[in-house]
Amino acid sequence: MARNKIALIGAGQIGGTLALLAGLKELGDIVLFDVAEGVPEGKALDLAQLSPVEGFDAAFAGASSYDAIAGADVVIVTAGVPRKPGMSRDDLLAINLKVMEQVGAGIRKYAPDAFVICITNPLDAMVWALQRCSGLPPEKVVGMAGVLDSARFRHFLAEEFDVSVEDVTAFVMGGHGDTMVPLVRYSAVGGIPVPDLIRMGWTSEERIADIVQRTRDGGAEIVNLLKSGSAFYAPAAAAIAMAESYLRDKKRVLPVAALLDGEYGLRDIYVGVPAVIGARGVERIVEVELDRSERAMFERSVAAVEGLVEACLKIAPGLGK
Ligand code: A3D
Repeated sequence: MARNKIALIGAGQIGGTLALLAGLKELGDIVLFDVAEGVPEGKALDLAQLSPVEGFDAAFAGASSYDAIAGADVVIVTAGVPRKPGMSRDDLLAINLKVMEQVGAGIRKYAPDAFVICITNPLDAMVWALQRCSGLPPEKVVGMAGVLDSARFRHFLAEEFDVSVEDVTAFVMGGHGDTMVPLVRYSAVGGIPVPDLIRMGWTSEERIADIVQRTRDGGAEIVNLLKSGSAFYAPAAAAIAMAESYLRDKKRVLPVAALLDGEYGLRDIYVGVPAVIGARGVERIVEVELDRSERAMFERSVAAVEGLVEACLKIAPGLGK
């Protein structure tokens, strides 16, 4: 059986880490594409020289022309500009929207059968634009944010309870931004929901509220520490988990930005929801019951995403048409 082909559009901090992880997991042969001269080729060569040390087989290639991604099974998009300190994700909108138009056209022409994962910020608006510009079916175009946001939540909860991260499940819904919705009620340690752990005296409501806030600010905390650029290890790992679930038809239930078509009472909007990711892409969107306050947080988050999409349409009224 031929190896899968994974195309990484953007060979920056996340792109390079994606290539490393995809190689280590032997997910397929990897093409790094970037507009920065020499960077994709340099990283591809460096990674190819790592493969004998780590003992895996994968071909790495660097490219600056879209024909190199022809026939890709998975395309992961990080092309664009990352956030700098003091810059909101929304400030990135206008610059990265132009990039999505170019990338979408490249995918439409050369990789129309791929499963596409967008990471570029502001995430929910960029994945919406990328789906429109690529013309691929909505179930084959998703955004990565929820896996990362819930990993941050899981890490903080594991630290709080002094238990293995493996035994902490958590999930975060809504848009990827300051209005994301970490759902405490659906988060658990060894199957025990966090509200029960509060009742059992393992922690307090106040400490959980702080953890929820730290999760919401998780990206900014790292941006402020790094001073240039934003998080890249965990974002790359999160996207690789999604790619692996698709390529190996694992049918994992992961929070992803998916195009809604009536679920949660919404249509034509990308927002973070739990979904089954398998060989058909987004195979099913899970509609969880939200209580009144969770619903209110979700609606606020959706309104923020709608604002971004409107801003996109103002900049490019005929986007993808
Ligand atoms: P960075 O290291 O700057 O890499 C971006 C790469 O994109 C650079 O190498 C650029 O040369 C390249 N690029 C720019 N324009 C184009 C173009 N038109 N075509 C092809 N390549 C281009 O950034 P990064 O890897 O740290 O982050 C990439 C993106 O991910 C940014 O938009 C971040 O804001 C975003 N991000 C999202 C999350 C989420 O959770 C959603 C987390 C972290 C970062």
